[in-house]
Amino acid sequence: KYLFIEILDMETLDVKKENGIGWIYLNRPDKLNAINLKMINEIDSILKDFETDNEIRVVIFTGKGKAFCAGADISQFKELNTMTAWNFARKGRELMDYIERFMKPTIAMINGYALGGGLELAMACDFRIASEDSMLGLPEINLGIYPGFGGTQRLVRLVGKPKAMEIMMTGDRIRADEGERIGLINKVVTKESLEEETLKFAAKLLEKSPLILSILKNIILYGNDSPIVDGLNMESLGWGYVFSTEDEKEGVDAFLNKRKPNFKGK
Ligand code: DAK
Repeated sequence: KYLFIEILDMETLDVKKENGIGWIYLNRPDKLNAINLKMINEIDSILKDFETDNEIRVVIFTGKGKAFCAGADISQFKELNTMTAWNFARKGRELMDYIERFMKPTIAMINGYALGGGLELAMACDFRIASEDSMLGLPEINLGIYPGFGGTQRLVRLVGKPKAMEIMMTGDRIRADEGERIGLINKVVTKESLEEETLKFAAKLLEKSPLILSILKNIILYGNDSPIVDGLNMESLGWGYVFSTEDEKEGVDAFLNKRKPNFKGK
């Protein structure tokens, strides 16, 4: 069904479109894929491409080499002044918000260290699948700063205040299995099976209606940030809207006729 492969080269990323999946490989392996402004801009531009490319149904972020991402590029901090620091902070934050609100499902395939801004990037994704040797943390406090790509807010929502405060205020790293235990990681797998398991997970999303997945994601995210009465209202309004789509008719008809649905995203 999805058969094209396209590889796009960028300075800080490798990008592949294959079988309905848009792959974003953070590609500064000698710097453990540390995030600089160029990387922020390149991720932003490739996501804009993925967003309008109907062949892309799921986006996967991962890292080249032994790390997912060791955080923001500390070496560039020395050169920042008020204006450039502000720009970096603004662009980084806008990118994480864009990833979180992205119309299509996003997965962080964590293949090693996910620290600082790297963990914040993973937290902006919908799902996190990690190899068992991965180490996670928000060590910014050790540099005399604190997380600035949404970590102070997203980690609390993911794991609750006590654990989030411990992770951010001690700067301690945790192992992937501990991350799974506290709800930060969806699934821990062996290093060898990381890609296979991530693809298995992505395959479940690829079977669904992309349109209904987008609506559902939107309601979960915006509802989570609103008083429950508003979230519940969005849910029922959206539920009504779904009945004007072809995919709803296809899904119900397929069930009643004991066949597999063929969703078109309409
Ligand atoms: N930035 C720049 N370079 C890094 C880096 C980083 N975050 N992490 C590693 N590298 C570089 C190392 O300097 C080294 O470079 P060379 O010396 O070879 O040139 C190379 O990557 C390999 O690293 P190591 O030699 O250190 O490798 P090890 O296996 O020995 O150690 C490690 C791996 C992950 C334990 C270690 O590299 C490490 O502790 N890295 C730093 C981790 C960290 O502190 N991360 C948090 C960064 S601060 C903001 C928004 C967001 C942020 C801040 C502000 N605003 C909105 C304002 C986020 C901040 C952060 O993420």
